[in-house]
Amino acid sequence: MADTLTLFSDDYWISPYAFSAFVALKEKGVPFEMKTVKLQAREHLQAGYRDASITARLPALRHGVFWLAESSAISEYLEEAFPPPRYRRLYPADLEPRAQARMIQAWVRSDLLPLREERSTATMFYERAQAPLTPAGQAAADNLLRVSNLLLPEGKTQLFDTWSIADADLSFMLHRLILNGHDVPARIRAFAEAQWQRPSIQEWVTHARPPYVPYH
Ligand SMILES: N[C@@H](CCC(=O)N[C@@H](CS)C(=O)NCC(=O)O)C(=O)O
Repeated sequence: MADTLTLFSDDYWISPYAFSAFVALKEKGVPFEMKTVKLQAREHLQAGYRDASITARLPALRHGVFWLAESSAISEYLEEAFPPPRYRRLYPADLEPRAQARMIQAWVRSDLLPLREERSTATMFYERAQAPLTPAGQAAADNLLRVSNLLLPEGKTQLFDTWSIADADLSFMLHRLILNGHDVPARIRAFAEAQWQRPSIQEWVTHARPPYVPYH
């Protein structure tokens, strides 16, 4: 079927999950349309999007008549729907690094909550954070750096032999610290900043954004 792809994303372009799905689509090189949904206006809870997306969260991917939410499910789906070698791979080919890439994706989505709150993505793309990290935020930042140090191969700016979507996700998390002026060891900073320059990532980072009105 001539299935078109549509990614439903937040209108401020600050969702780390929409970021990941966007980068995955760009890396696959498949044409897709972006549709933004205003969280602040609770558009995601209106019956049309809510029921089509199933979870009523962002991002969601529409492929033809098929809908899928949850960003890591989206990148895994894209890998299978547009498989390598015809399309660029999003996950390492070998079992163990592929499992670790999935581990990193799950971890950055489920852990580090104080850091995600105190260095929200709005502080990456709009106003920088003003308050210092709380002890809980600092502990999360320390843990992020400890895990990054363990995972990153010496002298490399990539987690595995081939680029993976986990590189983008981990770099995004580290940029909560980097963009807010926190000390990040040179080796880890070099990784995060090299990833940040990737064209698929820069397309997201430099995309036009409307003025930010705080919500939650
Ligand atoms: N685990 C989900 C998280 C998605 C998520 O939390 N999305 C936020 C926007 S960044 C959202 O939809 N918030 C509105 C809500 O939960 O009602 C994923 O990876 O896609």
